[in-house]
Amino acid sequence: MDSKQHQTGQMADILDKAMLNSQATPQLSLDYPEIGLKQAYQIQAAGIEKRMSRSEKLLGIKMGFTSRAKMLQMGVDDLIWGRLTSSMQLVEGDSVSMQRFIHPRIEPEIAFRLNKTLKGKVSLLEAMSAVDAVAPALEIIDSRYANFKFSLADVVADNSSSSGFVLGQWCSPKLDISNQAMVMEINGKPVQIGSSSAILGNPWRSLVEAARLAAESDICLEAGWIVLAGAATAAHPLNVADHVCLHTSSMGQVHLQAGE
Ligand code: OOG
Ligand code: MG
Repeated sequence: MDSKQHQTGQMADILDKAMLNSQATPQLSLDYPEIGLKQAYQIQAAGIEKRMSRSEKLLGIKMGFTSRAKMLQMGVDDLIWGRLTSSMQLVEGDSVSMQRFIHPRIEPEIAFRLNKTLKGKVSLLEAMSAVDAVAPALEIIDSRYANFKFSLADVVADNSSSSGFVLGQWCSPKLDISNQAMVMEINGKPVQIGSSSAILGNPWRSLVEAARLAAESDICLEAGWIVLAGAATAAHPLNVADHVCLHTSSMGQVHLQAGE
């Protein structure tokens, strides 16, 4: 193992421990400004391998910074992606313990379910024909970095802040998802109001980008996988006892209950 691989493993360890202990860690880029995007994705992959060695399963990927609102909120303006694993999938209706998180935030998203493989440069039509269902979704992001602050390489290494997600009812992919209202309420009060069109102009484009970006790491999007398109609005802090509901125009709703 060369020294860079060794360093990659060590950094994955730091982030994994931060997650397991629900304890924020300093940004990697402060001590290692030389980490580039390529190494950041390798750190992410090494972290996911650790999780899989603890019997988690890979369920798909999530896209990040696909809307202006998110880019502005976090001061980052490149698309990123992360991996979704089985321990991140939350069941609608269950109360989700906040103890496993550091400083969680919640975002309104759209999920795709693939029934065909997608790899590399695909057209919008190819992407659409690889999906057998779409659903409204909520993502919990929880940066492992202190104060939720990071560089692009930091956040990529940290699995793009992904920490949890819950899916609503699967709907037909024939439904027009290009301009769905996305109203996220916490305890009955709207906290974020937007449209799915904020996701790259049309959430289907996020799937095209997901296939392209994953291919840069030699990964294809596999049949059966879930792809989260990225938040349509800025994220909102999630606190103990919050009840979150995302209402859409015609895709239905999805709920999440935050517990102790
Ligand atoms: C990075 C993850 C961004 C999204 O939907 O845009 C993301 C972060 O904001 O911490 O999940
Ligand atoms: Mg997100």
